[in-house]
Amino acid sequence: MSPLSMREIRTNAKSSDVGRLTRDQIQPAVEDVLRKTSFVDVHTHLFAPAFDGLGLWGIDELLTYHYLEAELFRSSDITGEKYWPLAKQDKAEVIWRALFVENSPVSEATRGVIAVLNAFGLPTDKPDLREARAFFAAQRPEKHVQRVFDMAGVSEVVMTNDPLDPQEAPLWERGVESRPQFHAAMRLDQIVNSWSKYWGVLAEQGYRADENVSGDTAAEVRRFLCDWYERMHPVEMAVSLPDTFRYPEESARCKLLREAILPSCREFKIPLALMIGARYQVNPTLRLAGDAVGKADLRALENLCRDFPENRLLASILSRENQHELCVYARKFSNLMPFGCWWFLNNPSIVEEITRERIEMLGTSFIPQHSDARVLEQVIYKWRNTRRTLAEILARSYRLLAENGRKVTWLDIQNDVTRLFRSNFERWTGIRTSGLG
Ligand code: RAT
Ligand code: ZN
Repeated sequence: MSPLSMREIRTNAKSSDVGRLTRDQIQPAVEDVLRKTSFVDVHTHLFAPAFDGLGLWGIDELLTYHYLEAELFRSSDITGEKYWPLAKQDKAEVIWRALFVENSPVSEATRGVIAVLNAFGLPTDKPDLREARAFFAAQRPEKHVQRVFDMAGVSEVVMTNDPLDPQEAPLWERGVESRPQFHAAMRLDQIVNSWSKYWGVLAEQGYRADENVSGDTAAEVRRFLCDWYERMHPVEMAVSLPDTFRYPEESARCKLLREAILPSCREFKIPLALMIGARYQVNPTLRLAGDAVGKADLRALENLCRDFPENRLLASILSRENQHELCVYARKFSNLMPFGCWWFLNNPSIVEEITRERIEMLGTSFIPQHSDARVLEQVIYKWRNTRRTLAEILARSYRLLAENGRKVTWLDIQNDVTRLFRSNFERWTGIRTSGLG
């Protein structure tokens, strides 16, 4: 069925019942709204073009995505010792051959590459990558970014910005040009998870920090956060945490959260995003692909929500087993905003299950998805897949609502989709985002 316009829907309706969608009109109306609404991508690893050398794009980056590197070692006999020293283009060719030529690319991550190639009218079944490489080499970054965002239906993205990254930090210090399409997120994994390794780095930079987080340390970490707030103007602070994360406990991590990070978030009126449940480097030979997942004890999140009612928390939990509890906690604590189906959860079958559960338990008071894109063009397939999965789920919810006796209109759907994919984040972070689609 072709997309419905507001006018068509209105003229279809009886005058006593203006705007009511019939059962058959609901799904096309949902698809139409999802297509026309541009989303805010609330967590990515993308960089604005001004971050010279940090932003990844093009076919070789798409193919060497760590999700695909993990799959490579299952479908090829190549060893890590042989693979890792290869040049990027050679790695891409090894992956193309193993996962796309010798096998059908039916996994979520491989299908994604096919969808991107297809979106640009590039061949999806050639044994070599010549045409794709020539196409991407001919693109001018600025224009290409805009085109990709348009194709993906996103108006802006949130980056992941590490103030202790030796490549990234100097760019901020020099004063990188800000872009309204790219929001900063101050990512604090190193400080929070490896304080014993990083307190010395802060000390070298002139902050009076010590290993035990005693004396002036918390105040000095706040000074560090404030200096970086001034440089980045982040929309949030963020940290990923292991499945073993506990709060409260006697640890540098908990002291830093309680005495430095959460107070700074309150001071700057920005949320803290907690991404809980990673098991870091269970197989270090896979490098970036070597992390796994573990079920977390969400009492830590409960305690944070209760002890810090003035802080707004965003939470994405990696284990499928934790998702129902997360919804229950969100019902208990209005300072908690669940977001996204993170990493190993970002597969249609699991996204469907989690999103249905969230709608049933939280209505539209959550943020359904983020892309986690590391390579620019990934937003094309990741957001297409999200729209496809969400269309079914939302349409089903509206059909049930109609059966229960409530009129469903195009405007209701537009309001809900805008809330889910834009204004929940806008309200949480206090940003006024651009171009409501
Ligand atoms: O999904 C990913 O790309 C992971 O490697 C992680 O980066 C994760 O998303 C994170 O932000 O820690
Ligand atoms: Zn991420």
